Amino acid sequence: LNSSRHQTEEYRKGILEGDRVVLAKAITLMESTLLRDQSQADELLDTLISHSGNSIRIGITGAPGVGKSTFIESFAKIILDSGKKIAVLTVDPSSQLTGGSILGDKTRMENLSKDPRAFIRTTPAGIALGGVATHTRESILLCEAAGYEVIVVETVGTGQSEIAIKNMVDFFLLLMQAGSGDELQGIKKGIVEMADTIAITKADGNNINPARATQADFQHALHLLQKQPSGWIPKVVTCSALTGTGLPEIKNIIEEFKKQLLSTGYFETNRQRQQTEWFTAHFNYLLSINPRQFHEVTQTEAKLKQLVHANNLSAREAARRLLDTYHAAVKGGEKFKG
Ligand SMILES: Nc1nc2c(ncn2[C@@H]2O[C@H](COP(=O)(O)OP(=O)(O)O)[C@@H](O)[C@H]2O)c(=O)[nH]1
Ligand SMILES: [Mg+2]
Repeated sequence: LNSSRHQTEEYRKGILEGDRVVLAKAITLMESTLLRDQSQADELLDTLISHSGNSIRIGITGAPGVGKSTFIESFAKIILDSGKKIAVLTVDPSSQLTGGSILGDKTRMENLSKDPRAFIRTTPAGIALGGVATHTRESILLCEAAGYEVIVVETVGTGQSEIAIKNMVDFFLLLMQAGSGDELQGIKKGIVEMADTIAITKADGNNINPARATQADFQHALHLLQKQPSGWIPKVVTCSALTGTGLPEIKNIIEEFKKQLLSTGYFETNRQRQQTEWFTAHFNYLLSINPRQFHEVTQTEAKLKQLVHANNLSAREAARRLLDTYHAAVKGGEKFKG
């Protein structure tokens, strides 16, 4: 236990010093399925919570191939030029299956990953215990504690992870490209309604006019939608990650968004709501861990059954002992069977 305390303190120190290697290791700790690691993760997060929050959290979604990674790399340059540190967390529901998209992202963000003021992390969603993007919240807090002032969470717009991401960011950006017409390029309609801004990207070369036409379509569509609970009126813009056109405007929109929501108090309210939702979700997750996933529990259960069967132990006492075994397994760090 003492060495684990010591290790937690090392993590804490490294993160607060902005050490990217320690930060990456701490995120790996969060993702560990060992319960021992999970209690250490709990401890670490708890010591860092007071150092988190000083950032703008931006969710970026859009269909595969729409240009999210390219956009983020160009956008990150603007952020870095403005003197801020940026962390990019990619949630990739497909990466475990194909392995290809991680490679693609890495290649495209190669320049960015070399910059010491940037931190890039791809989480294959398949490894998460409690569903897509389970550990993204933890990663956001750790990055904030490490001094990253802009946090970008990239997710593929296939419908699995957007709602989860929307519930952990301040600002939600949807990327689309020209030629969508009425059908939404495989994007669920609800996602359009969640967007704080829609950017029609790849607005360069011959694509400028089609992009503007799509912009007008979306402006019209959004006009028909209800105002957001935040009071913010969603914007529709065009941009190009290749030429950089429109990117400073998007940065301005995000700043304006934050300013407006800070002034109404919605910014804080929203974050508080997200925190309590996380609390409830994690409690439900802990309750959902099947006790029989632990070897120790199933083994003890078999032994206790024999005692009960032979009338050597009361059924009530056996049940209580089995519960104790379960609690000990949770605390002691036994690995799940599965
Ligand atoms: N012309 C043009 N092509 C782009 C732009 N952004 C991305 N692309 C191209 O679109 C393809 C998919 O981009 P990528 O960033 O990997 O998309 P993601 O799957 O959404 O992350 C790549 O071949 C990019 O070079 C842009 O602004 N203009
Ligand atoms: Mg990508």
